[in-house]
Formats: sequence, structure tokens, C-alpha cells
Amino acid sequence: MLNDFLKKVEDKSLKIGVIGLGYVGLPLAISFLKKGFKVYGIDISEVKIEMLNDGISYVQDVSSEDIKKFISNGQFKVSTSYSVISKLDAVSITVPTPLSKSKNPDLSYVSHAVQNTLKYLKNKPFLIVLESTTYPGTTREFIVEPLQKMGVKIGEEVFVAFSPERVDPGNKKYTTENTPKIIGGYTDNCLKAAKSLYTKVIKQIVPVKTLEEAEMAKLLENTFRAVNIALVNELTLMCDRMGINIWNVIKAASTKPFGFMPFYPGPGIGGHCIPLDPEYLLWKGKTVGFYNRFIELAADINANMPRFVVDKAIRVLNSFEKPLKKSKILILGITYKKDISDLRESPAFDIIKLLNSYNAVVNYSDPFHSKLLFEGEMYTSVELTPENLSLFDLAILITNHSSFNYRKIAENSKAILDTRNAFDGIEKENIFKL
Ligand code: SAJ
Repeated sequence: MLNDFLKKVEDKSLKIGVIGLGYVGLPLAISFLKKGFKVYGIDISEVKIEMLNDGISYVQDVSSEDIKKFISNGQFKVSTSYSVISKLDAVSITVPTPLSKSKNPDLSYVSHAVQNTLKYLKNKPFLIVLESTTYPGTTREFIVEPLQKMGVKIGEEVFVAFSPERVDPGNKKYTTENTPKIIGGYTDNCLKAAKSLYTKVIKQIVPVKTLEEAEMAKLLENTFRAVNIALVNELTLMCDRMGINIWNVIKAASTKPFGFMPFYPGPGIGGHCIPLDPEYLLWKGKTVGFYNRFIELAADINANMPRFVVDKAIRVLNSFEKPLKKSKILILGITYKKDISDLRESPAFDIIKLLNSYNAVVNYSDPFHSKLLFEGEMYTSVELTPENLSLFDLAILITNHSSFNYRKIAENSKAILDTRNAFDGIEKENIFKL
């Protein structure tokens, strides 16, 4: 059966499904399409399916031209129904793995996708690859064990692998094709099957010995970031206390050509990965009686950065003998990181909420969002004209979008609190940094 599968990959007759057409699934689908495969996209969102059928991309790193081309030539078919899986030979599952309200792993999207895959699974051989970031043991628990209960011979007729996504939204240098891809198979044949397919679209495949090694490697990658960001955030609080410029300290430390990697303080961490993925590891650790103190500490430090920003804003206004209450504050950038439109988990919202609790008068400006509905209030992005800038008592730079005119903002603002060192090189008294 493995040879039948490999043959279908080679002659590109393999019909591939991608479940979850978001910032991971859509670029992956396009990669397969560009190599000549027929791809069937499945997503529960009617809106997404409608936009794709209209040739519109809603993912920044995927062009509408590509969507239009592959939809109109019939190579890319999208639907909200899972029934198409009965015609397929492989599925990649790229659905979200968020946290529940109580900060526990929410694998409901994975479970829904897997259950429907198993329900409609018909052709053999068949490959199932889970890409969603999750704790070690998920693939075994959610895919391998149910297949075994169905009496399926894994490694012969059905192949199961875990291959973590490594998409860095907005990264122009590293794309799906040129970012090395880790793959762990349940058996050697499972690894061979997954590797044969992914090699067609990704330059470098990194095979590992088990499903769990692949799951854990991804969590190490993101926990590494969360902990190191927390480290510099904590040092920022310390340098603030000691009157030391943390940005110059990091710049100096970065001259070390080996054994150092710079991370930068910020207003907090956002996105769908770094704030969430380490919590998956923390949760899994507890199930085996292991307590990841680093993860808990990092989460605490990072989550408290918005409060530190507001505290710093109060001190800046105080130096102008202005209370925060009724002061006009302009939030510059509301997305979770620069040059992308994604708002998920953005610390900007924690900061706006805190400022509102002090009865400050808050507005924002962000080139990616002309309007913002937040806590029942509709905000409109402020145009950064000299007149408008001069109306505010303090501008807080939260997201260092490249399109901001920093010199113009510096010249026309009464005071600026820069949480990203975005005004680096512009020496003005009215600019304060974390
Ligand atoms: N941040 C800091 N200081 C830093 C770096 C980041 O405060 O030194 C903040 C960012 O502003 C952002 C958050 O942390 O709010 C996360 O930033 P990120 O650069 O990790 O970007 P993500 O979450 O969009 O994408 C990350 C990937 N990014 C990089 O490796 C650079 C990577 O970790 C994963 O491929 C991806 O998450 C994922 O999908 O897991």
C-alpha cells in the first residue's frame, strides 16, 4: 500500500485535503497547488469559503491572484463540507488550537476535524498529517487510538504523522517552501508517506523518531521565545528602576557574535502562538506531575507588561503635571506585531482597557484598521496630521508599523511613550522609552 501512495505522489494524482484554511492552511494549499496537485480545502467558515470562491484572499501572505487562478482552473476546490474526504488520499489538518477560558488546551477544532476525517475516510492508502501546535501525545490520542479502535492497520493502509507549522505571519524571507519542516510518523512507513508528499513542496524535511518529538519540538520553539521575551521584559522593569536604557544594553549585548540572540521588550505579547502554546506544555506537564516554572513565570511577566506601560504613562504625564484622568491618549498601532493586520491577543487592548479604567480619553491610529469596535465602543483610526497629533497629551507607540512617519510624529506630539524603540535615532526630550 505504501508504494501505491508513493506512486500517487510522484504522478501527482494524489488528491489532497487541507482542513482549516487560515494563515497556515491557505499558504500550504497554495504550495501544493503550485506543484500541480489537486487540493480540496475545507473550512467551517462560510465567509472564508465564499471569499475563496470569489477569488479573494483573506490571508496577508497569500495573493488573491493565486486564489483566483487555482479556483478558476478547477485545481482548488473549497467547501464547508467534510464529505469530500471520501474522494481524497490525504489530509493536512491545520485548525486552531486555542485556550479555553480557564487557560486549558481547547482541542475541539482538532477533534471536530479528526472525527469528520475518520467518518469520511474511504480510499486506502490514506495519509493524515496533523499540523496544529499541540501538546505531546495529541496525535496518538486523537488520531492513532481511534483508528486502532476502527481496526485500521496504521502504517499499511492509513499513515499518520505530526508536522508542526512554522509560519511566521508577514515574514517575507521565510515562507512555507523554504522553512525546514519537522515530521514525526507513527511508524516508519507513516514517516515515509508524509515525507514523500511534503518533500514536493518544502525544500528541507527534518524527520524525527516519534510523533511526540515532533509535537514537543514545536512547543520548545515557542516556549523558547516566550521565556526569552519575558527575560528582557523583566530586565526592562529592573532597568527602569535603575535608570538604565535597556535598548542600549541589548544593542551592546547583541555585538556578541556567538552565544547570544537578542529579544526586545514590548508592551506585552500577542498572536495566536506565543501567549498560548507554552500553556499547552504547562497543562501537559501537570498531567504527569511536572511543573514548568519557567513557563508560568514567563507568562506572568509578559501578561503584566500592559500594566507596566500604563504605569510608565502615568509617570510621564505626571512629569507634565497632568493626571491620566481626562488626558487625551493616542495609541499608535493596535495589531500584535508590526506590519500585519492581526489583532489576536494584542496587548494594545489590555492597555486601552486599563487607560479607560483611569478615565483617560483614548483614541488609536493604525494603518491596517480604519475602525475598531472594542468593549461596545466604536473607535475610528486617527489620521496622523500635525494638527491631530498636537491634540493629544501623550502618544503611546504600541506597534512599530513601518508605515508610520516617526519623525513627523515626534515633531508634532506633545509627548511620546515608545514601547518598541521605534523612535530610535530621533533624539527629542518629549520621547520616553520603556
Ligand atoms: N515580541 C516581543 N519581543 C520580541 C519578539 C516578539 O515582545 O523580541 C512579541 C511580538 O510583538 C508579538 C509576540 O511577541 O506580540 C509574538 O511575536 P513572534 O515574533 O513570536 O511572532 P508570531 O507569534 O507571529 O509568530 C511566531 C513565529 N515567529 C518567529 O519565530 C519570529 C514562530 O514563533 C512560529 O512559527 C509562529 O509563532 C507559530 O505559528 O507558532
